This record gives sequence, C-alpha cells and structure tokens, in this order.
Amino acid sequence: MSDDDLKQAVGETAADLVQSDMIVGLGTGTTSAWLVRALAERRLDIRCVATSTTTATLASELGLLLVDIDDVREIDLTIDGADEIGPDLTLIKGGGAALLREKLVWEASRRCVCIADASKVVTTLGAFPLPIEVVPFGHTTTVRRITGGLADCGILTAPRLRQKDGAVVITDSGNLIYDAHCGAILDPASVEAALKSITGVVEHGLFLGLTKEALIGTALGVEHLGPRDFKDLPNG
Ligand code: A5P
Repeated sequence: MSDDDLKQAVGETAADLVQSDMIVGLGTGTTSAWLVRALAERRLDIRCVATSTTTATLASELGLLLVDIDDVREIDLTIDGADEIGPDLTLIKGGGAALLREKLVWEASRRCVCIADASKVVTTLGAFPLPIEVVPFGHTTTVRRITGGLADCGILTAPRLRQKDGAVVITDSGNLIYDAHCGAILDPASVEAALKSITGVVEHGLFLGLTKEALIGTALGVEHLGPRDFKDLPNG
C-alpha cells in the first residue's frame, strides 16, 4: 500500500468517529482532505470549523456546513494530520503552513485525534523541519533571536524562510514561515518555551500535550493508539 492509500484509509476511519450534531474541527493536509471527503459522503447534520482556507474551500465545495470558530463555544472533535508523531504523542505540524489556525482549533476542542500514515511516526522529533510562524515586520531580526533561542536549547541551525514555486509563502493570517532544521529535538518543552518568549514569533509547529489519541495507517490496517503505544510502534 502506498502512503496515500494509508492516508485514505485513516481519513475514512476517522470520519466514522463523527456523529450527528457535533461541531467538528477539520484539519489541513492530504490526510485531512481524505477525512473531509469521507465526512461529506456521510451527510451528517454537523457544523465544521476549518483550520485553513484550503480546507474550508474543499469542505464547502463538498457541501459541509462551515462555521466560524468564534461562533461556537467549544469544538467537540478535531481531526487533523501531522508531519511527525513522536514519543507520548508529541507532534510537529505546519508542513502545510496552517499551524496557527490548527493550534487555535485544537486548543478549542474537547477531543483531538491525530491521523497519519505510519511513516510519520518517529522515535525523536526533529528530522522534519520545525515550522515557525513570524510576523513580517522585523522578521530578519526575529529569526536572529530564534536562532539564538534554539542554540540555547542545544540546537544549532539557521531557520530558512519558506518559499514555494519561487515565492515567499504567506500564511492564512498574513505571516511568514521559517523552517528550522533541528535534526533532533531532545527537549521539546524547552524549545517551545524558548520560541514562545520571542516577540515576533506568532506560533510554532510543536504540538505538545494536545492529543491523547491517534489513528495510524499501517500495512496491517488502521490502529487507534494512545500515548503509551508510541514507544513500540514500528517506524514505517
Ligand atoms: C498543515 O499545516 C500540517 O500541520 C498538516 O497537518 C501536516 O502537514 C500533515 O499533512 P499531510 O496529511 O499532507 O501529510
């Protein structure tokens, strides 16, 4: 099975977690797109909060009812992908540049389920470049401080301004993304604290303690796992 087949299987399984009357957070990325398609086919009476304009466009084209995050008191269930899944369900997200809205939606949710193919599972976070969203004003100054903050955490790297097709990537909230090639993030909580202390950093792609469960697509089927399972799951 290809990674895309696994993503489809996971997205379709995740759609079965949703019940009528729920307010559902819709993630961003290729795995979440499978979720959105499967959810639309179920034709449930639900309201959805999208984590990006890309997901909002897809969901609305498929007939899902979208609401603004500020129009709901709480989101019942958010289902979203990840770029890396590490020990105890620590995550790197933001490969699709949606990390800010994703984190806002996750934090407004009673339950968050991470969906991914097994290639995303790692023993140590950091091989995937850590996305850091910064405001455009003074971003070169901000990234110097980010570099220093990461060095204080023992990570020597020069974060790179994200570009796509020759153009600087601008997020849905009008910010820039710097990708930090950390190699290994041995103490994610320290990195989180360092980044959060820098003015100009809007958010970062470390999702720590935000989910207790994941659906992982493996060659043997879709597994529903909790934090402890991530010590034994084979990578890939
Ligand atoms: C979007 O910003 C990311 O957080 C995605 O959730 C992540 O990149 C996973 O994407 P795929 O499902 O496409 O692998």
